[in-house]
Amino acid sequence: MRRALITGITGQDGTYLAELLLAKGYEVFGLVRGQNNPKAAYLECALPDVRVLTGDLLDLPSLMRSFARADPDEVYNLGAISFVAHSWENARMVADVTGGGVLNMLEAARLHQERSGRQVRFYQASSSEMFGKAQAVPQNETTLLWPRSPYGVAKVFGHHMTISYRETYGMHASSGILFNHESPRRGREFVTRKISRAVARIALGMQHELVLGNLDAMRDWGFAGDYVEAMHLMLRQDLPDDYVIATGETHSVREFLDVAFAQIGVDDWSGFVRTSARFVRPAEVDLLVGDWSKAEFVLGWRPKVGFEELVAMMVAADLDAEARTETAPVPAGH
Ligand code: NDP
Ligand code: GDR
Repeated sequence: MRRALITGITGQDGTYLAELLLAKGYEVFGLVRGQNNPKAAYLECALPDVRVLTGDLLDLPSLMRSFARADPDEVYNLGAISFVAHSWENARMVADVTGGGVLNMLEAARLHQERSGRQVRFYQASSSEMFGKAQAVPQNETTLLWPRSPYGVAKVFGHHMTISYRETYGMHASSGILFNHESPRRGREFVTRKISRAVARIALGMQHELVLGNLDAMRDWGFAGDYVEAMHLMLRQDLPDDYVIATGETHSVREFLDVAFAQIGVDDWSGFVRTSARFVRPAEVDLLVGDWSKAEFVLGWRPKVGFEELVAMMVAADLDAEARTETAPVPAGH
């Protein structure tokens, strides 16, 4: 039985990946941080077969202990402070966790390999945010990295550190350069979920207004369930490498609003949506669209869920969830 260790298991991707690996017969260990982390209880209910380990990406001894306990064949480093907008106000913390945490994980993996004499295959959750002020359209594995946020800079550090450990120590370390991927499990602070939840609440009369930032930003949005399959495929290759994972289609926030409001029969959403400088970023990433041809050629991976299906899935899930919650007004912008 193969063993996998996942950091960030309480996040969107962590739960989908754990489900995938459990279904494939893996023994799955998940790193959960903090005393009394409320998400640990949720994890125990949702994924009772996951073996929970406590630790923090900032705490190398806790990571080394986790490697000793799990003795993993495969490690998926999904843990990060992942909300880009938050990263300007918390740049030091984001640099330490999202960037420095990768180094801690790589070092813990290397030391564990040395001690156990067994190979550890390592996956790093790199991001399209690294392309930032994109120097080519579409972006592929060789496009120049030009990050625009402290989060993007931290991800570039983690990305290059992963390549460095691969080249220096011969580690089986791969980076997935994943473009935005969403699902009903997406955090409420991200624009897709903020919209799908607001649309559901507007349909149910629980909310009357949605306040957003830049509606012209263009993103390549895919489905998280498809993307975790690519992570696993990368670690099943004989050789480690870096892969762009995307759909190859790009849409604006405005188009996301069109499709989301259409789910509740609203063609003109202008009366429900207003913009505020509060949600506009100090530096924006204007256009992301990924070229995933290498992943298709080498991994045999392709995205299954398209844009409209993804938006419809998210709105339907929020309609269902909100209908079951108590009616409570939310402040504009949330
Ligand atoms: P989430 O924000 O949903 O999850 C982040 C996870 O990291 C949570 O489990 C969180 O734990 C954990 N974490 C945060 N800080 C620490 C820490 N100090 N030590 C240990 N764990 C920590 O992210 P996603 O699931 O969406 O993304 C997974 C990874 O992929 C992230 O690294 C993200 O940056 C990257 N990525 C995501 C993309 C996307 O579109 N979703 C695209 C490209 C890359 P807790 O629950 O306790 O806060
Ligand atoms: P992103 O996702 O920054 O691409 O990072 P997010 O959904 O936060 O923003 C996407 C785009 O929407 C614009 N936008 C808003 N965004 C938010 N959150 N809230 C708003 O009100 C709003 N209005 C407009 C943003 O300006 C932006 O252009 C995600 C994260 O998952 C990262 O961890 C990951 O690395 C990248 O995707 C790829």
